[in-house]
Amino acid sequence: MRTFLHPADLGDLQGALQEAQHIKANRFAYDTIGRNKTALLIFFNNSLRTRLSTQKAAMNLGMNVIVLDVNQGAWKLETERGVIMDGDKSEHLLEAVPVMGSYCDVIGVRTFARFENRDDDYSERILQQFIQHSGRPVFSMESATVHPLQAFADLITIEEHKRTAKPKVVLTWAPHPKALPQAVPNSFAEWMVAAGYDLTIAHPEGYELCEDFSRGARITYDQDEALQGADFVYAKNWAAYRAPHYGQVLSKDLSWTVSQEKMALTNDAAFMHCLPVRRNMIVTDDVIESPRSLVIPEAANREISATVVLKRMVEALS
Ligand code: AN0
Ligand code: CP
Repeated sequence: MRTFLHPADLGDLQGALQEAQHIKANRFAYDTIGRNKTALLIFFNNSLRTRLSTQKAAMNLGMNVIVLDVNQGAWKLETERGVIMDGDKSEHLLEAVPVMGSYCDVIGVRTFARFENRDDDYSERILQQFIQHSGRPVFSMESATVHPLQAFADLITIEEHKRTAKPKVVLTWAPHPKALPQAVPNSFAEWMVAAGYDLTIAHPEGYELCEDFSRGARITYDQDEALQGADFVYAKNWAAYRAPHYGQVLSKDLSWTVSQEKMALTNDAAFMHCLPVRRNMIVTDDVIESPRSLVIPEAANREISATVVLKRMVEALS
């Protein structure tokens, strides 16, 4: 595997899920395949789970790990080609990326949507520079449009907790004070459809996701109607995708907060969120603390999804 952005990069999804189950039961079964191989993890943005779980996954495989927070201690990077670099940016990404590639065997990159230009974000301009110029396999640790390690962990979690072969999964928008990327809901929708689940996406008008990701899901503006009979409720905030409001917060309507009253509409659904979560904006204290909340096992499965992905990348190194 040379890149990891989409479920198709894993090939047969059922096979990948079986491998995840096997790795979860035998976490150190492959603790020598990464010997003398180095994973470089590049963070342009903050992280708790991705940072820790991906390092742990690399260590499970016997790899060496280097972590770089680009904005804390490295030179400030220019990302536009053709600019006269007379400002505060000391180095260009076009030199930095191949240099980074020279110290490692695989590279993970966290680079959130900037919300300056939708085409730049949706062409994954920064991640593509790593893919094209690092000379190494590259995996997204949440890039502008996708968060595949999260969605794979979410899928593993649903497989572990589902009570029917084809559960009803609801992805619901929920309020948040700041503009957040669409990467998590994009990938969640993409992976749920790829897994063949019955997916409904609920959001206020104006929050339609890019159809490349939401295709195959049922979409509604009525959260209460969406929640009827749900087996899994996945809450997430995102900013608007559609022009001319790309990257904007159009609503902070607290009637979309996932509360006990909302969960009572479901089929005793499990509650999920990728974390970090703002309590009593996205979800009430009682719902996130309830026995039906899967947020902690879901985060724990990030180690498993990352171990499967790194294992496949290491196996493909010549
Ligand atoms: C990020 C987001 O919504 O994409 C990361 C989630 C994994 N969340 C925040 O920035 C709060
Ligand atoms: N869910 C997730 O990716 O969390 P972090 O932003 O803390 O890595």
